Amino acid sequence: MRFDVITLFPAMFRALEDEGVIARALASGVAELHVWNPRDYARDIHRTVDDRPYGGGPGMVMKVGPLRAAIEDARAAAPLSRVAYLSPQGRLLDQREMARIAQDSGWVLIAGRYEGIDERLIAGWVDEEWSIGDYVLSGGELPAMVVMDAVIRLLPGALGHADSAREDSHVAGLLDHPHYTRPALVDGQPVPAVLLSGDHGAIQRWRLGQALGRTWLRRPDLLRRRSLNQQEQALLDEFIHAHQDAG
Ligand code: 9D3
Repeated sequence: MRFDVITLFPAMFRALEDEGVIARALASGVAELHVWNPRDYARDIHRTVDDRPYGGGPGMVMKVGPLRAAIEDARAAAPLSRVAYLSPQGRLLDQREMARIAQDSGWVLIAGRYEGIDERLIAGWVDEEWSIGDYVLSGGELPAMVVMDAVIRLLPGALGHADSAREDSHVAGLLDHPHYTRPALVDGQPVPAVLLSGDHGAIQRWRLGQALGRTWLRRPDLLRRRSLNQQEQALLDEFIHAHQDAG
């Protein structure tokens, strides 16, 4: 999969290339990253990429000329890619959207700065507009990196363990169960006995019950979007009863 990022801050993307699962996926060719800077396409002596908003008001707007030229070069280099603009006005992304995005052969990601980009660029050049959440950031670069991280780890060959992806889909739409590692006792807090039992069936059931219970407690909105099979419903009922007994 190919990503072409349009950004005034190309150096920020070194964070993706330097460390971790995504860096390895990029190094091994599972995904490709190309970065285009609109400032390189500005023709005036100041290399201007922004201008004052028509109608007045605070802040600046990314102007059409240099940004359009950068998008056009990126699209010529990646003719099969679709174009997404990261913006607070975009559709809120979730894991299902990430999986859909991962089906395409490539994306040109426009990371805006200032108050955003000229609306006519959105009308003429942008296929999709995406937000990563209802909080205010300083630009689209971190959201573009969030999308790349979430999407690239779904690509075949990106994760060392094929297990991880399978496990993810098994508990799709649920929060994770608690995790423990050695030592067995920390400040008097033991590890749940079932995890030391060696009974893999019991451990699997306990983990699923914990995942369901924590989702019920912390993110009931997620549970309402997901149907439960008979075993899951029984494990959740058991968790809820234990929770109520514990007061
Ligand atoms: C304080 C500026 N705001 C005026 C009311 C508007 C505004 C403009 C530009 C708010 C944020 C930004 C920069 N944000 C993004 O480019 C962005 C973003 C975000 O801020 N939150 C969640 N997802 C995204 S995707 C791109």
